[in-house]
Amino acid sequence: MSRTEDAPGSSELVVVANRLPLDLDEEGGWSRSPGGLVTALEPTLRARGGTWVGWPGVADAEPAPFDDDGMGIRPVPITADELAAYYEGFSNATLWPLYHDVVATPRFERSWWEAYARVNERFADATAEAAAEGATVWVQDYQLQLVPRLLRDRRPDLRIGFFLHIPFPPVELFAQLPWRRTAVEGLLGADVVGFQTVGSAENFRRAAARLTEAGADDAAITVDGGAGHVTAPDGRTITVGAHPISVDAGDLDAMAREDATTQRAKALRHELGDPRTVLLGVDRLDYTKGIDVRLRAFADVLADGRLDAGETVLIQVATPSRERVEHYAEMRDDIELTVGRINGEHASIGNPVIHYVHQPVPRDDLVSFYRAADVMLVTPYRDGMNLVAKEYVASRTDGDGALVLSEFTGAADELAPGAYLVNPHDLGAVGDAIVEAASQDPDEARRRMGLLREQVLEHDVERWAAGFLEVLGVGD
Ligand code: ADQ
Repeated sequence: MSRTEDAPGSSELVVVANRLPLDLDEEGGWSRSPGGLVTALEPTLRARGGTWVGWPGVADAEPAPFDDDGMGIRPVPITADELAAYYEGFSNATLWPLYHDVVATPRFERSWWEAYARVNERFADATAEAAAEGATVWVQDYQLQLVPRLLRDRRPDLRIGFFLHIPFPPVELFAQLPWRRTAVEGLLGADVVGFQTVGSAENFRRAAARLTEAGADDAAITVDGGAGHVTAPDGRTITVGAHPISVDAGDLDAMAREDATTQRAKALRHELGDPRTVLLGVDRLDYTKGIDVRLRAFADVLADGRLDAGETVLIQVATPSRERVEHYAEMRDDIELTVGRINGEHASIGNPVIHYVHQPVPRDDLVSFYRAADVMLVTPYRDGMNLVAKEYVASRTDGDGALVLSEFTGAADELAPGAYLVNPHDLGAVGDAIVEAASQDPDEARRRMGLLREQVLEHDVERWAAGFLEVLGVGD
């Protein structure tokens, strides 16, 4: 495409993500899908007359672009076949397990890769049309890893950033990917590539030096601005940094303080039979989240009498997720079997020890759950960040509660001082941490939660977005 034939679009700032911040329904109406990313980016986009490029959430739909209160919405259509190959296939059955330390075996299918490349081209085309001359573009996540390169080919005038929400694995694992070189070169099309942790950023810098013609420095990468640099064969310098994402901490704190939330939290504990200890897990139902680990560790401490089944209740909320991907259906069966077995062994009639909810929960209810829980269990085998850990902390307005946190989450890098850190592969250690957290004395609870809240309330999602955009050259 030549710049003289095609006039550039009008947006100075473009966010590109697999999903739009609005969901199309089957009748053609739109509803909001408010995640942390949307909350953090919408105000900035509106202030700059920016555009969001993404899939509207319904296969084969081709809605026209429109203006949503000062923010451009530019839908990218995806067919049902492409969704199966690009999204369920390459994104979620190849990259997702590969990037999460191969906790499930990734599948490598050429046809999925081809669909992934084709859909990435379509996102790059839509973005190239939306962006004004010299505009800034921020591409999100593993579904769109080729977009930075494809976009630079179309629009060398743009400033391009990319943020990976999931881990970037060690090159020894990443190298399994048959299309590894193109995948890394895709990201090297950006000016700034951001990761959740220092470890992921370092892994990427090494992969770039090892698998492509690029050169890499050995500057210290830090969460407070220390960046690494990769020099592409075309001479451009790519900044590689760690930008841990966070939650809308102030909003959660305010919601947690509302009377209605306090009342709901009390009512919930009452409905559970006013147990001494309420434990909570909240996850997308995903094999990386270690739901099985915490269930088994919980069963062990009930079995050996360290926690009393008559006084302890575990609520596990698991949002249905990616149900058409093979590993997910199997895992759901396993987890539901385990819940049934533990209740069969330890519950009495009318008093389950585990309450299992396989549904999305409205946000205000979720905050009441966080307020009601004495101990939050976050035990992934591997997780880019884990927002649930931070949401729990932001909701603990009483200043107590306890967080059992896997050391393999990005969140552990920031929350280690106040959390009960565990290795999720060490079932005994997870059991010990659950018992310790459930029986901590009030002073220790306050000390630890104080440290956690200081970190999370200060480092919220707005600060994350502003920090990344600043490196990209977008000031306030
Ligand atoms: P996810 O893997 O989806 O995100 P996470 O960070 O925990 O994981 O975010 C899940 C979100 O869904 C949270 O906001 C949580 O409140 C919400 N949620 C979970 N279960 C729910 C339920 N039953 N009902 C309603 N809401 C529910 C990916 C990466 C993470 C990274 C984020 C953001 O895998 O590591 O933290 O992106 O970058």
